[in-house]
Amino acid sequence: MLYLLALLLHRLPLAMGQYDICKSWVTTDDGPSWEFYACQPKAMRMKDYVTVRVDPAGITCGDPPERFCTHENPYLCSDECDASNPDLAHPPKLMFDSEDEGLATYWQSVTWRRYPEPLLANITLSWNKSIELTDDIVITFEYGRPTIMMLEKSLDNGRTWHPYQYYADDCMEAFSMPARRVRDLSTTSANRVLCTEEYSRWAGSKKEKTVRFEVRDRFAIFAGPDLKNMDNLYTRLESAKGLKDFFTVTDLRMRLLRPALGGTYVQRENLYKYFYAVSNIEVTGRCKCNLHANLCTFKEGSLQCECEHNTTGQDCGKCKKNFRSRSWRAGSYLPLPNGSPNACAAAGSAFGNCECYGHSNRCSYIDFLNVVTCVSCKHNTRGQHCQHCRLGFYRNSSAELDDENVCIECNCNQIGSLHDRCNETGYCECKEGATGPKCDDCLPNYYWRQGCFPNVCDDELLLCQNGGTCYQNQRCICPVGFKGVLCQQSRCEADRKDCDGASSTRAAISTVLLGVLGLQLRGWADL
Ligand SMILES: *[C@@H]1O[C@H](CO)[C@@H](O)[C@H](O)[C@H]1NC(C)=O
Ligand SMILES: *[C@@H]1O[C@H](CO)[C@@H](O)[C@H](O)[C@H]1NC(C)=O
Ligand SMILES: *[C@@H]1O[C@H](CO)[C@@H](O)[C@H](O)[C@H]1NC(C)=O
Ligand SMILES: *[C@@H]1O[C@H](CO)[C@@H](O)[C@H](O)[C@H]1NC(C)=O
Ligand SMILES: *[C@@H]1O[C@H](CO)[C@@H](O)[C@H](O)[C@H]1NC(C)=O
Ligand SMILES: [Ca+2]
Repeated sequence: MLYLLALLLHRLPLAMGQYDICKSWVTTDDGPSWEFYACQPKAMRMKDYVTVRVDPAGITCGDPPERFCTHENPYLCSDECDASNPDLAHPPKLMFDSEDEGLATYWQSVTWRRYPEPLLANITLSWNKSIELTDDIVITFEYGRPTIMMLEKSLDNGRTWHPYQYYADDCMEAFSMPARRVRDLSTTSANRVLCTEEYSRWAGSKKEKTVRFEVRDRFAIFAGPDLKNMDNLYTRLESAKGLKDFFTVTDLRMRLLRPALGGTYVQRENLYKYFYAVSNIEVTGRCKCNLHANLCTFKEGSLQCECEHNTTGQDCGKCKKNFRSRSWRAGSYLPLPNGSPNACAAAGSAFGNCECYGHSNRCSYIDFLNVVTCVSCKHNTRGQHCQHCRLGFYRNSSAELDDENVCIECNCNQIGSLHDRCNETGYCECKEGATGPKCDDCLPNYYWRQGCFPNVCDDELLLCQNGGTCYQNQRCICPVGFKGVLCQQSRCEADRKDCDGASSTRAAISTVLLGVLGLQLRGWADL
């Protein structure tokens, strides 16, 4: 029994012990009161709470029914996949059922009948909740592991994706990356994304079935081979930039890029033995609750932290209403062993009566004014209680005073406005000719060119004359022979020396001149 417990403890290193209570009722010299600690939920089998999506459509086998073979015995092709028959179907949910009954159940793709077109499949797991991984991700492949695959993760519910690990039997060929092993990483490279060849080589389909994302090996870089020195890991998680986030995900995606080939080249005459089959995806982790909760429950289809320390939100990521006298902070693993709760404080409780609406952590007493005032107001606020917006910002009327979004930048157009301040509804003060809330438009009869200028010409009052055309309200493009702002002036009028009378006379003269010249040229040629 003890041995079993020890085994359990060994298997789920971060599951028990430290940081498992958020508060306790203690008696001190001043009488009994609550004491608060940093706390986090237990690690769980995350596959029980996941939603899965397999792409592209039609990649799951069985519609229409399909025959497949195995690498071990490629000519015994009796197995059949049939989506309409529960006994022969291989839907995605079979990657997440429990495998207790002995016989593996698995999702299976269509076979590589379209070779040489690549056989690609994406398996996307979504939790709609940030999860901190506490143990290896283990993907079990029946009938052989892919020769090329990739693991991606998202931290924002699938809006953006990042590579997590590359897998190939030849990393250089597949991804132009050198092959590396997690075991060889150091304290400074523990969150490096690498390509590994450990899980992609052919070793017989029954022997080596699993592909791992090694969380434990990365933890071991700090906590030692048996994860005995967890304190060191917690200290590192708290201090090393990006390390905590590296182990945090909201979604995972397996991009299957080339199936198992049985240790040889693709045999085109038997494409029925190439496909993907995944029997299990094990993801062990805990809800990320920012060290403000020790319980995480499945409610209305999603995991949610049961927030303590007067915090709220899916990840306990903000202070509860009326508990925003200082800005929200995540709890901390430090100092060891109980950490800091960094609890949210009721308005007015922390610093006498100096309310800062959660925009400042500090108050200071100004002697000669005899007032207590908030120091270094954040979120673009200012004032004794951080109750005003900084110059260049205006109050968001739909936000409470203690909201981080309470001040909105005026964003006045630098050229069109007189200065960068605006009124309570966000309107800037415009220079002559400019208009619009941000002064980035022009009034009628003005055009924009590094500011608003009065129109030179238009289609109504300031018409270009004598067949001139108005170019972007900025100038008239005049026909030959005319000039002036509106082409109102004939060049002849302007310069009488060059022309005497009508242009028709001038044309006649030039024709005669050309004729004379022509005769002259011919004369030279004859000589
Ligand atoms: C798999 O997902 C990636 C993005 O992560 C996308 O570019 C690719 O087209 C997807 N492949 C399939 C087969 O849906
Ligand atoms: C995701 O979780 C949030 C918060 O619990 C919930 O409001 C939302 O409906 C969930 N979205 C989906 C798609 O389940
Ligand atoms: C949270 O607020 C309640 C009052 O509603 C108070 O009793 C409790 O001590 C507060 N918890 C923390 C951690 O500050
Ligand atoms: C105003 O505040 C609300 C509530 O916090 C927020 O949803 C909205 O984005 C804010 N508006 C702007 C323009 O920041
Ligand atoms: C802000 O300025 C705009 C434009 O001048 C005006 O319509 C609006 O009423 C002003 N708002 C306030 C609160 O003064
Ligand atoms: Ca299964």
